[in-house]
Amino acid sequence: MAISLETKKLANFIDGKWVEGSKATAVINPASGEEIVQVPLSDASNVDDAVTAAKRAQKKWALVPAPQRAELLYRVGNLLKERKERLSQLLTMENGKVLEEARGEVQEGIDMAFYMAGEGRRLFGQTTPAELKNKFAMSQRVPVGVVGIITPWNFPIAIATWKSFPAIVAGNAVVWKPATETPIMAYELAKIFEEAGLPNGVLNVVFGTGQTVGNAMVHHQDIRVISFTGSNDVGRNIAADCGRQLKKVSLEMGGKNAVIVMDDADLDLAVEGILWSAFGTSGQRCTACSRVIVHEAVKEELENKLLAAMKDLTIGDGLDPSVKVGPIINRAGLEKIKDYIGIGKNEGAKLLEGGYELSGSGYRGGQFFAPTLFTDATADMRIAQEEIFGPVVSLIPVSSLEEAIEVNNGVSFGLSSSIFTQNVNRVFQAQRDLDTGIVYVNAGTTGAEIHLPFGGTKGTGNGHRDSGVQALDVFTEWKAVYVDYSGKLQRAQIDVD
Ligand code: UN1
Repeated sequence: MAISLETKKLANFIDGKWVEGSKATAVINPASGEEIVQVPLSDASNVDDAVTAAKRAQKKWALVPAPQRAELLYRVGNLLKERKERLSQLLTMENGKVLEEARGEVQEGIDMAFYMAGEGRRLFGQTTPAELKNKFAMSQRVPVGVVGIITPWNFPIAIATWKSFPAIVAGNAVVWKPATETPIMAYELAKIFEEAGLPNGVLNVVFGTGQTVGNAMVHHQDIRVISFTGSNDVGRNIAADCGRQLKKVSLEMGGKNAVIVMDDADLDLAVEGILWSAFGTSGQRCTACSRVIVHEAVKEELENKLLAAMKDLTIGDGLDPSVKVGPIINRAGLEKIKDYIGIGKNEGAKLLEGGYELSGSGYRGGQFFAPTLFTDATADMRIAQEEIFGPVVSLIPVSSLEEAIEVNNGVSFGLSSSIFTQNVNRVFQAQRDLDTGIVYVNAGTTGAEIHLPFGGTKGTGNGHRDSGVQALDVFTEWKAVYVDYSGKLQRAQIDVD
């Protein structure tokens, strides 16, 4: 029996109050085409209200000792744990990912809560010797102030926790714009914060479009950091706008991730890794595998094994436990995938399996796309260079590890990569030379754990990381403090004797 929401219309959460927007739009279940709830389409004045509340709340919140701020995150973690099943079902309804994956995503949020709560007792700075006698020197992390977070629909709760939890434990206040496709996780998380006793204004949720709400956040002078996960085009514009305002910005903008399969690989394991990372979440992960760089000696065998395994992929509503691949988020996403099938064929890649939309009685009003396998792709083809964000994977044959690494690195993104090999020398060479932020050995390209840094090189981002202790660098400033207890003026670099 599916879970239902107690409201037909979500509201913004501003200064601890639930505030309706003047306009609203429907949130559609991508597996059925049915409306689940209405979400507000807010405007710049809602953003301004949220920032005003956040600014006021942050001053007090920063003075709460960090271990106490952390206790609140423990409570949030416990509530997430209690509601894991409810949240997972709602997540499948709004995003489409299969229930098992939804549970995994909610678990990422739970893990992040307990991990970042632990940081409340660390938030380490450094004490260091000073150059001069009777002088003390240290550095410490301090909150930035009001931070803006903009999160995508593909991981509506996990990514939100990667950003909001470190921001809050570090003493900031947050203004959050979730994706309009998946606002239910934001609504539920805000309710959990409210119940956990977060002071009014420390977390504010403003629903709406990027053009209106996102833009107002990026240009608001009292928001000092923007942390964004989403498309490359939008991210570049945000970075340019923030650059002009000298606003700190952290970006995560996707990948063109590859699995390398060497001639000594355990091919059955490689097939499992490829299937899970290429077709899980219908390929709609930043970390999804969309290229398989295969040694020519095992190419045919791998193709055959992949084709056989793909036959078992049941496609449909993620709430059905027999389904392995859920729907595509919306019509625009599906049309983009279809375009890339045409592009791949025109470029001369060979379509081995899939390549079409699934419709008909079993699929109700949802958008579904058949898991797709191209082979004989070359590294420079558009299907091997551009992010498709769907269940489409292209095999690229190579003849050596060096060539595999060159192909892996020859794209404008650098999020995740993987190698299947039994040879320890190749393992170490690959982990050194693959120029991605995440490298897997004998596993697919997905499945990052929250206590490690998440992000990538080149077009994937701008040098910052989500999650891990590194996320604190986005949401804190470093302050260097010198205490001179000599009782006289000591000039640095001069009075050294
Ligand atoms: C994303 O696709 O943006 O590593 C996040 C993974 C997940 C997170 C993916 N833990 O695949």
